[in-house]
Amino acid sequence: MITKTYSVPSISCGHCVNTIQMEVGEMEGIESVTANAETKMVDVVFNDKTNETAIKELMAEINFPVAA
Ligand SMILES: [Cu+2]
Repeated sequence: MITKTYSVPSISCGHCVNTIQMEVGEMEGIESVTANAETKMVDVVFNDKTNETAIKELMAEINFPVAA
């Protein structure tokens, strides 16, 4: 398993947190997703059924792009 922490500046409230956790949490290969509205960071734990590129693509699709 791999753990990554991403900076997502567009997180502004609890709804954003819920959206990210729900949408990313539904991806194959995702073990857990924890978003934080105060730090605007997202911790993702995933296995080899997905990868960082796929996770970042989904985040961009749902309007929460990962900061470069
Ligand atoms: Cu929000």
